[in-house]
Amino acid sequence: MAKTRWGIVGRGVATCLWVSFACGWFALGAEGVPPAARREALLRASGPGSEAVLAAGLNDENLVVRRTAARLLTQLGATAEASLAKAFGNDDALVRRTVLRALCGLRPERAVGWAERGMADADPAVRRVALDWLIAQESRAGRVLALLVKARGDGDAAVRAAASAALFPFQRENISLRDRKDYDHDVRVVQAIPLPVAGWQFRTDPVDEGHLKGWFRIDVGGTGWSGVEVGKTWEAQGREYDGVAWYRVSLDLPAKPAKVTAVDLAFDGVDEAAWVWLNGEYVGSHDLGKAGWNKAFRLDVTQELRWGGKNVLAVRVFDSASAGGIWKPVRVEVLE
Ligand SMILES: [Ca+2]
Repeated sequence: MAKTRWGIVGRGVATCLWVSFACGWFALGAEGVPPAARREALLRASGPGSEAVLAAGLNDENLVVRRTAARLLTQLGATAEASLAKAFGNDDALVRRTVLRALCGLRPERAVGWAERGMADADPAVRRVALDWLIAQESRAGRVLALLVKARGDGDAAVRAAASAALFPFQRENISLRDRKDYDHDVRVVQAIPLPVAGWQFRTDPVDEGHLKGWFRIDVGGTGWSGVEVGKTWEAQGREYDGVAWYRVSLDLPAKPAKVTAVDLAFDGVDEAAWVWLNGEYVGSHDLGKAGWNKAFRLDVTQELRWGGKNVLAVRVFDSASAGGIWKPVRVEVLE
């Protein structure tokens, strides 16, 4: 590129000239023109009719120029869809990230397809853009849900964690009254009601979808459930399995005792982590990783428990290795 021509144009002329000029040098190669000037030319050329220039800028040897071209291309919106789609094949992950974000927002009917391509990208930052779009969708049926589920097994820890958190929206800090530091009265267990050992329903959940399918709800039908006992591991009952599994039990409780300050659900041991729902409501969890397998825990269920009627308890258990399950007794404990 001749310096004289650069100098003339550099003094500032109409955008159309910038476009033709920029077109010329991107076609000829950027030799002799410094990156800052190339970037400036793109900025001046941007706007209607600049798609070809910006598309050419995506191949600039300088990453700042490339990324500027990508950003300006996204500002052209749907008219630049073809160039944006092509730009998603760019070697620069940041360019792919920028155009993917735009493509997902361009046409609703094609967005999930772009998210799917984004989740297949080699760069985790690109996958994160696709994941953010998936997470933001109000309806998580079909392909959106399938992609989110798949993302939980992503090669990148941050992507995995974000997908898991999006698919497991149950959060509750649950502290038994007797463990609360702000409660300065004496608290004691005045009654313990053991939960039955037998009569529980059990179902493995190898793809970790039970909570998405509402297996914690009061009325859960369907096949796939079988009888199990608590107080011993599932291996001890002929089930060689590691992973997520669900327990459900229905229990009738007597009328409300005269004096009740609070009620706990006390587990003596779940190998190794547990998430608990009572009467369809999420109550809390016990998740210390592998170390939690033999640690007793208790969850306050004062609000969720129904005295004088039927209760449905659902426990999602995760066991990473060897023996697993609700291997010790469970009780309702009345506190006063
Ligand atoms: Ca275990």
